[in-house]
Amino acid sequence: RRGLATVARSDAFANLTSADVEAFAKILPSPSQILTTIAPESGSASYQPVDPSELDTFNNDWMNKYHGRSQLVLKPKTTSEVSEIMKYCHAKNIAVVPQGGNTGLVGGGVPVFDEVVVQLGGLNKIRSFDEVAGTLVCDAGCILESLDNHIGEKGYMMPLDLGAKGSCHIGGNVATNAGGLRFLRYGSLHGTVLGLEVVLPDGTVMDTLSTLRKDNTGFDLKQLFIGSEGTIGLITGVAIATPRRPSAVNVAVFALDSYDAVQTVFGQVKKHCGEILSAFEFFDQTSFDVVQKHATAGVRDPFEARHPFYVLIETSGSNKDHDDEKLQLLLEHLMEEGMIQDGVLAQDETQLQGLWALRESIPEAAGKMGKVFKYDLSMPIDKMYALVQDMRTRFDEHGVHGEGNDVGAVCGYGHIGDGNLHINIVAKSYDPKIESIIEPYIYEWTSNVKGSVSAEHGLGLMKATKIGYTKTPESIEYMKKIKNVFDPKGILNPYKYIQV
Ligand code: FAD
Ligand code: 2HG
Ligand code: ZN
Repeated sequence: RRGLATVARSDAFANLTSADVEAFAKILPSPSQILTTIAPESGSASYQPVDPSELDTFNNDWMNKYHGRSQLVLKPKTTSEVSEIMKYCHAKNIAVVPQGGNTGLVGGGVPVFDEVVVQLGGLNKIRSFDEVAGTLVCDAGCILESLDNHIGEKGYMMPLDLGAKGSCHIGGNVATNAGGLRFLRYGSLHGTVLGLEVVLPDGTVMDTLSTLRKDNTGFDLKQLFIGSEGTIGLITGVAIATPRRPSAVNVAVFALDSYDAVQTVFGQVKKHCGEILSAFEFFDQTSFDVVQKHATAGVRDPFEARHPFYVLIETSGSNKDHDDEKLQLLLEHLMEEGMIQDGVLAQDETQLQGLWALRESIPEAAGKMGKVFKYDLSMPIDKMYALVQDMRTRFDEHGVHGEGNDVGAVCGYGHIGDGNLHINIVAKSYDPKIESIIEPYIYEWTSNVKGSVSAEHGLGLMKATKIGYTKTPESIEYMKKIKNVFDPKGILNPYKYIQV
């Protein structure tokens, strides 16, 4: 089992029986809310088992890298159903994995062994939207894109956006403290989330679902759940501040000949367009090539030649003519100064989407090319690309690098404006030998430049034992104490995050 050589199923957790499933069938009114492979006792008619393949989507992650073998998926539709489930699991020592849209990239949302999956997609109602303040209150299982469309009709938008928006849940976003493509402008969910409703491991409902912007009465407990990756509570409701939807959005992609130029252009863009800048992303030629070869049809190369680096700039403002002019002047200035080799500005919505697709399709295209070892790192911007190059050199030295070889591509890209590098190493398989060339080297490298081994995807199963590369022993000790306060039995998302 990947990454789990030293982890065994804990005997502290109960083995599920048909009596447990019978108990859940009393909590959840519809038979469609229970998927189980556990056969009922003969004569019992309260539930029907399903074919094991029906649990596949819940047991396997988006990358098909992490595989659990849960026998039971529960699909509650209300907070009180979640609470009743947890009361029962707590009393019986049943281990539980909260699952949202299952788009997580660190194996946090799938079971490791036979934990019960509590899938929150049935909690999908918008509770309220305040059109003056822009505050949205909704169930945690709402899909991010649906929320964005809903409030878009009222002139607002969600403060976060990611490639997985069509499947991920707002609850999953909060649980992972997802960053994404709008972080540069609208900041972290630690700032935009105003309140949460959370079911604790013993079934207690903790209601901090306030819509107040300012509230300095005591510890801000909701912050503990933002980024807690389902280890101390199941998020059932979210209150979030949403910004006005900008009336003018412009996108440009520039081609550059060096990573130094990427940094220089970032400085120039902030200088000339800082007040309207909403995204500054970069990707290297390898990422670009992978997209051109493997992405779903429709991703077109807008340039005449290939270039070592590309940056995507998005501006969001309220005056199209003003923003158009600014970007055009910026493009001319950068070309004249020789800071960029080429550049395109989107002329309409289709072109805008096409340019974004060059960047957003990288994870999907890499996944089509092969099995992807993903690293999601924070570090000083000037250090970032040296790591990508060092990784390539390492694979070269081991004689495994190059098209058709074990490691077909090493892609460097990311949210450069946030100091967040993504490295996608595309291999033929999730071969432990390849992993041993990457790790712990990549974590040590990151730690040496005082970076973080997870900028935005979280720790999950992949990095449950890697937190020490970024956090001090004292911090880890207090995190474990916090886990113990909420979940002394350790039933919520065991084996992940910080191993207690
Ligand atoms: P899941 O994958 O189901 O779960 C993720 C974790 O949260 C698990 O530990 C799970 O136990 C927990 N969890 C889920 N729901 C709840 C809940 N209601 N209560 C408590 N715990 C819960 N991430 C970024 O930060 N930035 C990006 O730009 C980005 N882009 C992505 C692009 C693609 C194509 C993909 C596949 C993923 C991307 N991600 C990105 C990863 C990101 O973590 C997820 O997409 C998203 O935030 C997870 O939401 P989810 O509902 O799918 O959660
Ligand atoms: C992105 O920025 C996501 O596209 C996914 O965070 C990154 O797949 C990855 O490694
Ligand atoms: Zn990202």
